[in-house]
Amino acid sequence: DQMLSASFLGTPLDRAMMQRCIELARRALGRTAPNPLVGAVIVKDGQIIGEGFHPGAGNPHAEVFALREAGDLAVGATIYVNLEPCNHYGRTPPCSEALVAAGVAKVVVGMVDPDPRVSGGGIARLQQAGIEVVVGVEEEACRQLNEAFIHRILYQRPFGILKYAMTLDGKIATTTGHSAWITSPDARHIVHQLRAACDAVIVGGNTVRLDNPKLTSHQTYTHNPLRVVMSRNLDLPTDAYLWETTDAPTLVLTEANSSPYFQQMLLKKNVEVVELTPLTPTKVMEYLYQRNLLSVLWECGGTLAASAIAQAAVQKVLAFIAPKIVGGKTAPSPVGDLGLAMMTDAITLERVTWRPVGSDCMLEGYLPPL
Ligand code: AOF
Ligand code: ZN
Repeated sequence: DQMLSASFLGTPLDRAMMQRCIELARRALGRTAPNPLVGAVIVKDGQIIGEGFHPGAGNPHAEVFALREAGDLAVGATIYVNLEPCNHYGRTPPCSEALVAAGVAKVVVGMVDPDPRVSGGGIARLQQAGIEVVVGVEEEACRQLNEAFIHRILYQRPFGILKYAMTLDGKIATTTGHSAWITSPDARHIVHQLRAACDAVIVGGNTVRLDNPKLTSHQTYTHNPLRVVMSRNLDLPTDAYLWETTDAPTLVLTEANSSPYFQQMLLKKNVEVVELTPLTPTKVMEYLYQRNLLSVLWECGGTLAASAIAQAAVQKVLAFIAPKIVGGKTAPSPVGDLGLAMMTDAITLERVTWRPVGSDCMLEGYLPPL
């Protein structure tokens, strides 16, 4: 069986070292865009002699840091890396050549690089030089680690995550729009971590008016995402936490000819304003791709969430379900109108998992691929 053989590829040491690569790579979570998360470990005689990870675009690749640490000991050693070593001159020279020059005997790769500049070329170059190459150790975990990078390369769009918190009866606020707080502090802590791992957080004007959110990771030691507000007409409050840009940058996306006075006010507060017409999730994702983002978190209300789903700007859903009942015929729900009449038309998530978080349930799943 394919799945079984794949998950048991490599020795227990191989798999443990690949997991270590993933752990190292994650140290740069949220800071590598548009580059992947990559970690590398060099092993000789069962000992780790060098480790490294890619800190972000423009910096050397993971393999280079690991090779530096190993020095001359790298001769005849095995290097583990969760992504195929590159074979191109990009912002940095090819790692394949660095590995050949260092004299490593074996390269264990987690997954083939989907980047067309590399894709298989790095592996071929290593084999040409007589280096033994093993591909696919802990491949599932490696793919999960770089799911945003893979999506970005395959579809030329950032990876979209829709996150929401709702009551057990499916409401994201009361009939008056009050929503603080639906979930427990544990769930909110996970949301802060999620923000630190993403490159942008998107909301609509309604969320700014009703919730006045900060959308930061609340963890000053890590990274804050670019906070994006979509508003066609700039019918927004003049005072909002999002206009305070000392902790994190804010970008307001609007349509051409929306209130020049309000735009001026935002610019004075160091809020960036960009006009995209028509202002749709598709246009926004196109634009954020060009801005080199890997992942965006939709933290919007139901109306915007529905168009984001309809326009394939969402790949993954993360829902927190609180054991609370608030009722209300007109209380809003997480996803607005999708125009579906039959239950058989429902969008069915794949690879669904759930677990308790504090007193809430966290459910995660993927939308069927485009
Ligand atoms: C990384 N870090 O550790 C590895 C990468 O523009 P460059 O030169 O930094 O090249 C980026 C590409 O290099 C990236 O898309 C991926 O295909 C390959 N491998 N990238 O940023 C790394 N090993
Ligand atoms: Zn490289």
